Amino acid sequence: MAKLLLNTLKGKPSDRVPFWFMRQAGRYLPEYREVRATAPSFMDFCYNPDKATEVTLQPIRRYGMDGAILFADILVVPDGLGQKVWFEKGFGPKLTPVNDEKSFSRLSLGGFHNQVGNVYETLRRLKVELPSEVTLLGFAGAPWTVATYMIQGAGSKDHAAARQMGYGNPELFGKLLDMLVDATAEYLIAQIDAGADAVQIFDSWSAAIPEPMFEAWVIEPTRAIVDKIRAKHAETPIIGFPRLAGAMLPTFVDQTCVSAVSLDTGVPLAWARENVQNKVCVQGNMDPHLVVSGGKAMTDEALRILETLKHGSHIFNLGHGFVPETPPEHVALLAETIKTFRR
Ligand code: 1CP
Repeated sequence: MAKLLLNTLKGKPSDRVPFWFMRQAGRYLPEYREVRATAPSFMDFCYNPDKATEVTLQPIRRYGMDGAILFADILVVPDGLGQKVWFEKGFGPKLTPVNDEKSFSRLSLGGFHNQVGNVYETLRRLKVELPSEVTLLGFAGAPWTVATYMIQGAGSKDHAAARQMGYGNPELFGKLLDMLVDATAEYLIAQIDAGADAVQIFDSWSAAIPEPMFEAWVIEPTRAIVDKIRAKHAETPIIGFPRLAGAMLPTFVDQTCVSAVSLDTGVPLAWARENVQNKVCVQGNMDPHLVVSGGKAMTDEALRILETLKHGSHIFNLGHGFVPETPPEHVALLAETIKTFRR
């Protein structure tokens, strides 16, 4: 059977709008929590092909999304480069910070594929196990977003450590971004070799960056990754997600040459239609918190999004990932609403 999501990414029109949801595998699903409880740590979970394959398939079985996103995390890349990464319960990710020449010199691409190889194995299994009409999505974090964790040594609100290194030590910061470009491109190419039909690059923290830095820290590294992927896999669609990039979105699309762009919840849709969807396929952009409350407010909003974007290329998604308190039955109603809509 034809893959509706992949066809949409390649520009083919359709009556039904394909959909998937960011964080569709996750703590809101009881069957996910069950598997999660059997893994000794979150990183072990990401590197366990049995468990990662299972939780990738869980939401597809329940809701029949058109896309399945590989279960892993953006912090697999620093781990593959030799940085220590772990998740603390109730806190989130922790890393030994890379904040000077000495800590940077410990990173290397040498052992990368060996360290992250089980992720490719997960994709090979998914390729076999997924229904043929479901598009398999690989992903990675964008260099800027991954660097915010690597430099800070944790998640952070304003990404102070990364910004301050970018301004104060541009040489070291540039070397780190260059290494992330190389690692991320190799990682995504290997994901495509292993069976990913398309890939998404998450730049979750690309908000409120001054224009020249947005070009240097967000656009240029993403463009370099796109070029490297296209040199090997010219036909594989690449979805960009410069979250909260606001008025920089059209520039991002023009200069990175991504095949599609994911819109965060705050992007006005009439503006997106005129300035972004006229260039590429758009994905988005329902508020994940509206799926927590559910009901008619949720289905009305889904229909508004579908109606507003129906004359161009659109993949229904959230503006950011599901939150753990999302009731699974609200997701079922949302999926039904999208599946029964016709342009
Ligand atoms: O308790 C748990 O099970 C951990 C929660 C969790 C999950 C389900 C984390 C920790 N990562 C993931 C999986 C994950 N992460 C996926 C695959 C599943 C899917 O989408 O269905 C993907 C694509 C990601 C990507 C990811 N990880 C991003 C980019 C997307 C986004 O949400 O903006 C980011 C920023 C991360 C870092 C991360 N991983 C986990 C946490 C708690 C965090 C965020 C920490 C912070 O707020 O800074």
